[in-house]
Amino acid sequence: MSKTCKKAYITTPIYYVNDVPHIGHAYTTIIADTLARYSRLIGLDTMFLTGTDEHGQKIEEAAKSRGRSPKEYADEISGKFKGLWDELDISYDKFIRTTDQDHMEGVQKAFEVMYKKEDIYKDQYEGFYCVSCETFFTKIQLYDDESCPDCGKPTSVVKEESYFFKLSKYEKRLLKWYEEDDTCVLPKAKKNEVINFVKQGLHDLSITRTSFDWGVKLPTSMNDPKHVLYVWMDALMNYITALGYGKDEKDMAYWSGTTVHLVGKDILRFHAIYWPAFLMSLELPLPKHIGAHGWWTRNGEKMSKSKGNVVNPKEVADAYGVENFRYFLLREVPFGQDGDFSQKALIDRINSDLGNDLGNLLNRVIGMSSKYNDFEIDSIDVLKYHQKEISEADKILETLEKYIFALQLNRYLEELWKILTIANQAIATYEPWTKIKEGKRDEALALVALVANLLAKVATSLYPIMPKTCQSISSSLGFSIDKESYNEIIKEKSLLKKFTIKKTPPLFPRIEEEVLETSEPKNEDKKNEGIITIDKFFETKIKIVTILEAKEVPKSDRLLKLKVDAGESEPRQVIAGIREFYEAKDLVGTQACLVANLKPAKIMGLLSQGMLLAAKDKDGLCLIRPESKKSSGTAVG
Ligand code: ME8
Repeated sequence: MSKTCKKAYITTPIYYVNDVPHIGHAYTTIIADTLARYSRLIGLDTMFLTGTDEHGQKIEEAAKSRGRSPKEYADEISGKFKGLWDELDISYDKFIRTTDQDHMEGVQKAFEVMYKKEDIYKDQYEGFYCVSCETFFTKIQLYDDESCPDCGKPTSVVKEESYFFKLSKYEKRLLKWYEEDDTCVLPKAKKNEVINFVKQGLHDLSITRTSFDWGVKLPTSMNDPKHVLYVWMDALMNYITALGYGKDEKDMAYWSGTTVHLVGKDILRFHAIYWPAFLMSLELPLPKHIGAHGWWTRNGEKMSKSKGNVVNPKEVADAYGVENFRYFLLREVPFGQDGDFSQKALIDRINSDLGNDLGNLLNRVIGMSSKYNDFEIDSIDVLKYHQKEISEADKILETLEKYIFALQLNRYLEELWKILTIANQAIATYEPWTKIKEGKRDEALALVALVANLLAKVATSLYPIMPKTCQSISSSLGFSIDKESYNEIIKEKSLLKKFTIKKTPPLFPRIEEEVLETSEPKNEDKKNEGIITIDKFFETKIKIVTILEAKEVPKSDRLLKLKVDAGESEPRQVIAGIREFYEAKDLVGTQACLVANLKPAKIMGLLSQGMLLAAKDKDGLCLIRPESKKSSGTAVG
């Protein structure tokens, strides 16, 4: 997000109303809330959107199984999402529901624009559909028993008339976008997965269904009433219909600002491929960042209703405190990686980071200021005695914005905590109590003022993550956190002149034991055991390589030292245990498959930069090779 941008538009996915909210929903929404609060704090005109995705076969079936109408059911669950966001102090500006009349009209308008542009045509769809993922698949994408490669549930055969969007037409433009805009998809590893997917070739996308009813109808101008729009087309359009697309477009100005879509990694493909292609067709600007976060597990296990181990965010927030929970979620895992929720990890963070590091420091400022100067602190001598500490802290603060906008919130917090370390170390080094005894009162007071100033800077920067806690800290120090104070003490690096300290009860009382009852895993879902998602598979990068050189490794009967061309700037060295099965000279010029993102290892003192894929049975071993020659470096997958 560039600093010069006046407007920021932050979005969460709109959540399906087939079930109540869980920790995954809370996680995305808390990240988005942090970004929105930060954007407001630094003075951007910010619009923060969330909402619910209420159409489609999945919702229709969920409502039916409960004997309710889809709308009635959607009303109830949508209300639960709103309720949770209130509990978690989510500062959204707009809550969109795909059953809103304005949204539906906006989607129809978009369909018309794309149709007039001849980006939509009518044909016959034949393939498979997973209702749970609301995704189309071809047979080769499915497991042998025709279950869904993403969730493992059964798919159904779909054979119906359908309108198609010419996704293939946008393949090149998408690749160009990924190439030219370095941070359009974050983190980089996820972006590479998207690129690899697109490079395999895009098929046109079926965007209407005729076998059920619960969706947005085609515009009346199409005169084709049996079709409803594919739920993902309907849902993705929410990002512009919420700004009035096709109706009152004054809020569309946010779309031309800095748009950040936050999503889970499982729905990145829809956001980073389909959505920008739709936007290209609509001739609208593309989002600035699409950030894909990882998945939460519980005590190392995938969460599922059948296991009874789904983390209920409201329960956790009630038991441990909303803002402690917010802090934990953002601090615990690097953005993009999977994270594990356990009460132990949460308690450790609360007691250690929040209690020992942050809360204690405030208590010390309160204690020292009361003892030495009747709760009054003046910054007059801070720079005289503590220029070094102030400069170090300001240097850290300068780097913070970069982490927020790269969505590296855990790094942001890590850096911020270094300022707390500077403050704690300063107390240990300068021992204000000794200075008082030695009659150096001005030095002792300068130290207290240093710590109060550092704490003020930390509280202001931590505000987007823990707003109420930081307001408590700031009111105890005698200042308030807002755009102006952010500008003064963070941007302009000023010190607060005076503080009048107020006593405040401990912010993070120590937690001694787990508060929530843990539900033991029930009913293991045997079918999904050992099953991985496509994203998991793509974490392994396999490439076609050409063997340039092969030599025996001295003193080894097993190993060959290979030099392989993996399509990179330099060849790689690979140590392979295949000597019993291959003559070195026969390998030169042949091709094989290399696991290219394995951590390099030393084998008999020799560096091995990857592993060749091979299969071994009682008759021996063979390398896995492409059927016909492929360029070195070609991705396998
Ligand atoms: O996908 N950990 O909605 P949704 C982290 N309606 N995130 C998780 C998670 C977990 N264990 N489980 C789910 C949809 N999520 C669509 C979006 S947007 C135009 C339409 C995340 O309710 C998941 O990654 O199924 C996704 O980002 C979000 O929850 C919403 O999922």
